[in-house]
Amino acid sequence: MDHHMIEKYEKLWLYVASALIAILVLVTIGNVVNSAIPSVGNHHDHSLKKVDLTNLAATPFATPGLKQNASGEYELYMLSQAFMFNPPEVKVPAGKPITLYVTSTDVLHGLQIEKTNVNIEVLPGEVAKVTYTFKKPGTYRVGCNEYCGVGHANMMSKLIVEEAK
Ligand SMILES: [Cu+2]
Repeated sequence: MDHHMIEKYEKLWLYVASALIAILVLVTIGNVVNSAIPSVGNHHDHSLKKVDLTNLAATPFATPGLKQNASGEYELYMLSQAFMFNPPEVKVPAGKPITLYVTSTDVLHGLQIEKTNVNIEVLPGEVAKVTYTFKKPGTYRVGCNEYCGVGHANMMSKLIVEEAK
């Protein structure tokens, strides 16, 4: 390799490196711009990411429990609070996807459904969302797995999964 060749390769690498940096900068700017634009309203529930805890009445959390949306899909709204889940007991059908929306009205909680891989962190005012289909009917205990105070161990609720009709 003569001197001339080396320069050629160096130049090539310089171009490649510059192109990579340019892409990185553009992607970063894109992300910043994207996150800076506030989302406008909730056109549908799937964009529900945060709720105003002082005005839960204006959200589906006003009446926690199982609902069916316009498309017939099951949505389960739950509130975590020291030291209970609301609703404390709820019936859901087996074999249908259930989308759980949960938020905390006070401190950090966890929500874990036994016999499933559902295990989520629940932050005050932030809506956690998870979709799960229960295959087997039965009683599934729901517990808090983030220590939240003296009543933590009693923070339990029950999902009663029933054979779909
Ligand atoms: Cu808790």
